[in-house]
Amino acid sequence: MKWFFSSQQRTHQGGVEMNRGTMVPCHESAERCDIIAAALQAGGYGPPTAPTDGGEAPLRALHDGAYVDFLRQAYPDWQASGRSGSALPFTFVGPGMRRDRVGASIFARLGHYGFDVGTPIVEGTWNAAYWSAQTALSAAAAIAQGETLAFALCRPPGHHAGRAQFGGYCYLNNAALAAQALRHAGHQRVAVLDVDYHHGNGTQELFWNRQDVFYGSIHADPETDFPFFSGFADETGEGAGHGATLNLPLPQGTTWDTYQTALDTLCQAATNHGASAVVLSLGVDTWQGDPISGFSLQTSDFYHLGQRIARLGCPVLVVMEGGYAVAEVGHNVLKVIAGLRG
Ligand code: OKP
Ligand code: ZN
Repeated sequence: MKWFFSSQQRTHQGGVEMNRGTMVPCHESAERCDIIAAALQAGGYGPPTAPTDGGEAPLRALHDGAYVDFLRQAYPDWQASGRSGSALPFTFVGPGMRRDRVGASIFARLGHYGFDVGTPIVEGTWNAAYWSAQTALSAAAAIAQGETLAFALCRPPGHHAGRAQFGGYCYLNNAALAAQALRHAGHQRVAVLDVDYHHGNGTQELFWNRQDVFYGSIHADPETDFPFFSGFADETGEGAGHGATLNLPLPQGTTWDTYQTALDTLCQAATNHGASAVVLSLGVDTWQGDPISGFSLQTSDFYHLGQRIARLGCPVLVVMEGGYAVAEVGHNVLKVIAGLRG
């Protein structure tokens, strides 16, 4: 199995985030990818393949161009305004306010493009997010060239990032970029299967009106968990995309018993859609000890998760999303990969 990673992805070092009203150290640390990389090497998967630089064109084909420009310039603009530390939004666009005004002030643009106060932009954020996206795109290219399984060690994650929106530790939508690359490579129908604990609102938004890319997700009920305003079961896509979005929210405390039934439903829907390639948006924050999540999957359950995805019989591109129990993320990811290899 080829796996992709660039040490450039370490340059985002977030500092602090607001979590349920208090400032806490960022859960999304560079240590996460170090531990997964070490586990892969110790597991015999060899050294990573470095992503190639595909430039900004693929990013701008999916994300809003002005948003990409904002991400690249946000930290220099923050510094030019006399600030240091983490750039975070603090004023958002409410109903009746001017959604059409991007704003010239860095504070206005942070509020325009950001949807939470937990996703800091620091000096190395653009560089890390850029290379995280290139990692996903290079892994997609490997699948396009005939690999049946590839692993993109993306970090920062991507599934909360929308066409012109950052949040939930995400800036560029790595999984969506990979799915789009697979479409360009000739796969007529692609399924993004999102098994992160949190709903991937960004991926859902990007494919909401499209029939060619199915988006299906199993996640914590937004009644109790982030992102709170997205991921309800009645969100099924619109227009040509009607029926090509599937949300399977589950309660906190969910164990494998319940989870596997939802996973069957998710996989059956991907088959019904006619997908010839799968992007697995993989979060292992469904593990029972995750510090910010509330499901109760065991390490051994991740093997069965991988096995079920493999039974789809499609090439699978794994794109890393969440998982914050740093000591355990490596083991849990390796179990998924072992299950995928059967
Ligand atoms: C990202 B991924 C903000 C409080 C909410 C956001 C969780 C983002 C999870 N500090 N936390 O889906 O694993
Ligand atoms: Zn998550």
